[in-house]
Amino acid sequence: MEQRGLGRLRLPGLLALLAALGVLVVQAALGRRRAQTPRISASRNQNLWPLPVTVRTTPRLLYLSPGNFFFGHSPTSKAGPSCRMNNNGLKICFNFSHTGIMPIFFGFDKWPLGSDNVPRKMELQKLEVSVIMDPECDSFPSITSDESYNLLVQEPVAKLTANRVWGVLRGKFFVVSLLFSSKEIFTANESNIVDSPRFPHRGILIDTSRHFLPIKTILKTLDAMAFNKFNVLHWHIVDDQSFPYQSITFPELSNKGSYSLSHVYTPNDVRTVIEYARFRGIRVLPEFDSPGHTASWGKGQKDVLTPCYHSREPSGTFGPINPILNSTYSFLSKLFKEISTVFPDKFIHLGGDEVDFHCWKSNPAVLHFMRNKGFGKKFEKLQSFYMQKVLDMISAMKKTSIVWQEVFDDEGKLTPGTVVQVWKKRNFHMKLRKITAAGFPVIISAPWYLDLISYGEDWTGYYLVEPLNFAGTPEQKQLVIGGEACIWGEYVDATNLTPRLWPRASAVGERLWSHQDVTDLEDAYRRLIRHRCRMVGRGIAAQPLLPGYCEHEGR
Ligand code: CP6
Repeated sequence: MEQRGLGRLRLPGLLALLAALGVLVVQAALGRRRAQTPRISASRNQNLWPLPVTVRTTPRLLYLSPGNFFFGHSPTSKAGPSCRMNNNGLKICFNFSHTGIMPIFFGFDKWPLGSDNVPRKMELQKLEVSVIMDPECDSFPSITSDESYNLLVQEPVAKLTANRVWGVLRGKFFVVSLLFSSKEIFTANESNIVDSPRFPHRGILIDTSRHFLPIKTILKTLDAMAFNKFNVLHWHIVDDQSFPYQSITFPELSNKGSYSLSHVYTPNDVRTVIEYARFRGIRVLPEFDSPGHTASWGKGQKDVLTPCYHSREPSGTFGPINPILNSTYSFLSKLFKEISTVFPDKFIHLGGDEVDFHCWKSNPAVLHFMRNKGFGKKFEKLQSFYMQKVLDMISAMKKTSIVWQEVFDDEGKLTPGTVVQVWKKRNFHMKLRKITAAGFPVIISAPWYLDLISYGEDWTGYYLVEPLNFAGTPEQKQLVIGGEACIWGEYVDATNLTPRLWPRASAVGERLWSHQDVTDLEDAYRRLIRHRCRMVGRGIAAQPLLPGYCEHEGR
C-alpha cells in the first residue's frame, strides 16, 4: 500500500510558473527535505487519512488474514445485530465472501496470497463493536450527530467503541486505513485511537444541472466521501441548464426542463441516494437555487420567470424568478413543501447567488412594484424581499435555510439561524468575520473550488487553509460549522468527476476533520499518497499526486 516518490518534474518553465503563483518557496523547501527522506517503508501511521485526534501505536505488528477475521457485537452493546444501520455499516466496509470477510482495498483480484500462514499468536481475529448510548439506528444523520469513536487494535480481539452508530461507521472505515498490505499479508500496528471531528459540517457540492450525473456515479462519490470522513452531500440539483429533479407536485418541471426524459432523478432515485448516504453517515442537503440560476424552471412552469423587455416590448427572453406575482409564491410554497418531505435533512439550501438584475430593470411591472414598495433603484432590496418570503416558508416548514453569501450582503434582514455559505475567495476571512459578528452560522467553500484546475500540486493550497484564521471572538469562531469542497459541473460529468475530486478533496477532508495543528506538508504528502493508492485499490479512480506508483499496480 505504499508509493515511493520518484521525484518531481523539474521543468524550468514550470518552476517559473510556480514562482509566479507564489508557491515556489514551499515547493523547493519540500523538495530539499524530501530528498533526504529515506525510502518509505511500511511503518507506523503512514497510512492514516484523515489523521485522528490521538493515535498511540506500538511497534508490535498484528496480522490479519481475510479468511480468519470476523466482526461481532459486544454483549454490552446497545446496538446489537438487529441494528440495521450497524450491520449494513459492517457490510459497507467489508465485503463478505465464502472465505469470510474481505476488507475492500484492492478489489477482488488483488488478495494477499500467503495469508493462511500467519503466526497465530499475533493475529487480529475479530473486531468487536460496542455502542454505549442509544445507537440511533433508525434515524438520519444530522449536524449534531456524535461521530466520535475509540479504537483499540490489539490481538486477538480489536475493540471499537462509540456513543452512537455514527461513530461506529467512522471507526470501521478507519480500521481499513490502519491495515498495511504486502503481496503476502495484511498487518496493522497495535494501536489505540481516540477520534472525533473538528467541524460538524464537512461537505462535497455536486452539480447535476450542468451535466447529469448517473445515480451510480453519485453513489460512488458517497463511497469516496465515507473513505474521507465527509458527512454532507450538498446536491446542487437544478440550475439554468437543466432541471433533472422529478417533482411529484410539478412533473412538468423535469418533463420540460431536463436535458431529456432519461436525464431525470425519479423519487425512487432520490430515495436511493438518501438511504445509501445514511448508511455512510452522510446527510443529503438539497439546493434549489433561486431567484437566479433558474432558466430551466421556466420551461415547465408558466409565468415563474420574469419576462425581459427591450425598448418597451417583451423581448421574448426571461430572467430570474418573477418576484412580484402571488402565483410565484404559491408555486414555491408547494414545491418547497414537497422538497421538505422528500429530503429528511433539517437544512434546505436556497441559493440566492449571482442574481442578474438587468431583466428586472427592464420590466415595467417590476419597476412599478419597486416604486410602490419604496425600494428606489435598489434591486438588492427586491431580492431581499423575495428571499425573505422564501425563508419564511422554510421556517414555517420547521426547516433551516442555507443561503449563498450574497443574501447576507444584500439589504434587508435575514432570519436568525440562517446559515450563510461563503463562496467568493476575495477577502473571504473578512467576510467570515462580518457574518459571524452578525451572529450567523457559516459554511466555508471559498478556498475549495475543485472545479478550478491548474498544473501541479494544488491540493497543498486547499490543505493549508485555516478556516478560523480571522479576527473574532471564540463565540464567532464557534459559528463556523464547517466547509465544503465544490465541484461545479460546467466541465465535469461522470467521465472526470472522480479524478477531479479525489484526492484533492481529501485535503479538505483532513482540514475539516483533523486537529488545527495537523499542517505538516511533508507528513501529509506521505500519508496522502498512500491514501490515494488505497482509494484506487477500492475502485475510486483518484488521480495521482506526484510521479510514482502504487504497490497494488503492475502486472
Ligand atoms: N453556479 C451557481 C456556479 C457558481 C455559483 N453558483 C460558480 C461561480 C463561480 C465559480 C464557480 C462556480 N457555477 N449556481 C456560485 C456559488 Cl469560479
